Amino acid sequence: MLLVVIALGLVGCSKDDAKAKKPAPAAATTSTGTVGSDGVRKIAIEAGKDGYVPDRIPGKPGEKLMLVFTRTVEGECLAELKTPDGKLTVLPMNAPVEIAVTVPADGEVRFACGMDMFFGTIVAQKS
Ligand SMILES: [Cu+2]
Repeated sequence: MLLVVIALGLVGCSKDDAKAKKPAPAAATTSTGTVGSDGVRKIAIEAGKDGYVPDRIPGKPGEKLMLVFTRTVEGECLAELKTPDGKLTVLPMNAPVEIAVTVPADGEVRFACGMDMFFGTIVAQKS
């Protein structure tokens, strides 16, 4: 009986540890992604069960970005992407889709799922 209690106690502990260690989604910075020879910065974005990760992408005003969206969750919600210019694009499961975006001179632009439930922002960061 004592052994059972100890075993349960251990399980409880390891569960708590797992929860505490669950990493928060890494926040994107102005250096997230890779810059190609064309000067365009490529940033991978997952469209999954938590929405878009990362969902806030800072960039230099006027910087050209290539957002590479990959949908990893079934369902209609994230199957359509509304790009900052308002166009709807289909995101197939597990197939990367590239969307070119220019960071605005000021403020932010937004992308969203086809229903505007999930969204992400591209934010001009001046320094
Ligand atoms: Cu949606």
